[in-house]
Amino acid sequence: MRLNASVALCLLTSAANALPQPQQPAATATLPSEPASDTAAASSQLDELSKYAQSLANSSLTSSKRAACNIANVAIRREWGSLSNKERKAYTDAVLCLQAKKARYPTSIFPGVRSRFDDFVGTHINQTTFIHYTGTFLAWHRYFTYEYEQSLRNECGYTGYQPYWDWSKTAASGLTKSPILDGSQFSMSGDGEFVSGKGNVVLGGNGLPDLPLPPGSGGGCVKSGPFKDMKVNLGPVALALTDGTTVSNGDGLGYNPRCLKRDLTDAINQRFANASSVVSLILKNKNIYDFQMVMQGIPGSGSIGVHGGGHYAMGGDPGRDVFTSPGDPLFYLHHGMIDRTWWIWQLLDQKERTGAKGISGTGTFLNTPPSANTTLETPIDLGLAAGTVVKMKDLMSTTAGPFCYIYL
Ligand SMILES: [Cu+2]
Repeated sequence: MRLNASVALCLLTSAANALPQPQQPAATATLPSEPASDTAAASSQLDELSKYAQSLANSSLTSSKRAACNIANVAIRREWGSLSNKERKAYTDAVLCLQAKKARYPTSIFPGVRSRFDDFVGTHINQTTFIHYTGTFLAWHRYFTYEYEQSLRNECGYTGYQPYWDWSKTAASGLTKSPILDGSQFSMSGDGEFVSGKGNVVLGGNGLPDLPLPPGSGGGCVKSGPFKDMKVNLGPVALALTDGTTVSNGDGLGYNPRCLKRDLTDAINQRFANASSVVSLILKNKNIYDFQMVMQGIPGSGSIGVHGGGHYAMGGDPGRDVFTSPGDPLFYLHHGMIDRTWWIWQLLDQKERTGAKGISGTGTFLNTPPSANTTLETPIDLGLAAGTVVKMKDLMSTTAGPFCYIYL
């Protein structure tokens, strides 16, 4: 087949970017306004919302190569299942590389840190109470995930971008039947070894009503796939167990090597992070306060939100420990989807939601103890793990600040 030059160029450009063409403003008219309760219908709504966000992001990007972020250089983050086996393997190889690389943190600061991968885990443990249920939650995790992606690329030769875990897909397929978690060599490893006689995990405490969550289909060490021999070195700090108790190893920064455990729990994925949960989160919450609270689960409401839904659907250790959760490499695919969900929501009202009105909250967990409001000027610091100290305003857009990426 022969192609003329302009067709060939056009094909090349579209293959490189795989971006939908900018749509006319009429696209808004077809956007769903009410979340469908039927998950198949909600799933197509999520597709529509995602395509709309892509078209807006695409039309806001210039084709001028002089702009720092333009159509030609924008990074595209993709869903795990849409990657080829080769791309999946390149990603997990890079994660294994980070786990084999020397830490930047000296053991005088984080005694248990043994690798570059652990630098990120230690940083998250250290800042946990200042980055969840705070004004910085979404932006902090956006930056954290971005810097992790950059480390994979710059320190481990990875040439792709951060993939994400679309929970709505695994809610429909079942976790162990999904390409992310089927335990094959091209997955993020799968379930843990089956442990019998497990009871519920019980969340709540601190005066809140108990929230029992069912155990999953594994519970023991991950037995196959790229991370079957992985060591979790840090934590736990507040690990919820399947006998209703919680266990900790002090501040979690000591050296405590153990296997990676998972307890994949379809019931949690399906209850808190199905397609309807995602679409409803995006469409029903019009301000950032509601959006981020519903996403994390309003304490005492009986919901753990899509954020908790993903974390507790992984289960295991460190999956069920808010502090140490980045110790499971799946964390970054989960937070890729958290970021994608925020990105879609932001693009529905870009001006408002990427500016000062797109921030709500303070610098402490549910403002306890009370602290100053988070603003566009609030600094975000990942310590020695990665990056420079940036401000909230640098993190509000994935294309207008130092970032240059979108989601497909
Ligand atoms: Cu976190």
